[in-house]
Amino acid sequence: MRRLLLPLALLLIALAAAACAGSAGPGWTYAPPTEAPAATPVPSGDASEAPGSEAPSDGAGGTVLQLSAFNVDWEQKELSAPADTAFTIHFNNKDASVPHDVVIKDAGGMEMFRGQLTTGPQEIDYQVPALAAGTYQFICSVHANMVGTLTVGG
Ligand SMILES: [Cu+2]
Repeated sequence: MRRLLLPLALLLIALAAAACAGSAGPGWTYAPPTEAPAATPVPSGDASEAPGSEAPSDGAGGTVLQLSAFNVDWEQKELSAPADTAFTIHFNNKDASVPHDVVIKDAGGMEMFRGQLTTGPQEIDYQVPALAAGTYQFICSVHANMVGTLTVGG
C-alpha cells in the first residue's frame, strides 16, 4: 500500500503546482534547487601574473639555451650565448627512438663540446664550458643534416 502512496502524493503535488502555476507552461517541471555558489573558487594563479619567464635567466643557474630536435632536424637553427661564460643547453629530443646529441665546433672545425647521445623522447641539460666570442656550429654527430649556428658574445 505504501508503495502507492508516494507516487500518488507526488502526483497530487504536481497537480497542485500545475494549478498554482496556471498558464505558466505545459506540464510541471521539477526545478532542482539552484546550486548556490557555495565555495568561492580559489583564484588560480592566472590573474595577470607574469607568464612563465621566457627570458634567459641570469640567476644562479646562468644562461639556459633551449634547443630541440624534431623530425631529425633542429627546431632552432641559431642560438646565442654569452662569451667566456659557461652555460646550459636544455636539449629536448622529441624524436621517439631516434638518438641525437649536440656537438659544438669552432670556426676551424675544432670540437669544443660534445654532449652525450640522447634517445627521444627525452630532455637533458648539457653543461657547456665557457667559449670565447665567435661563431660556432652546433651539430648532431648522428645526422649530418643537423647543423645550426651558435653565436657567442657580440
Ligand atoms: Cu641527430
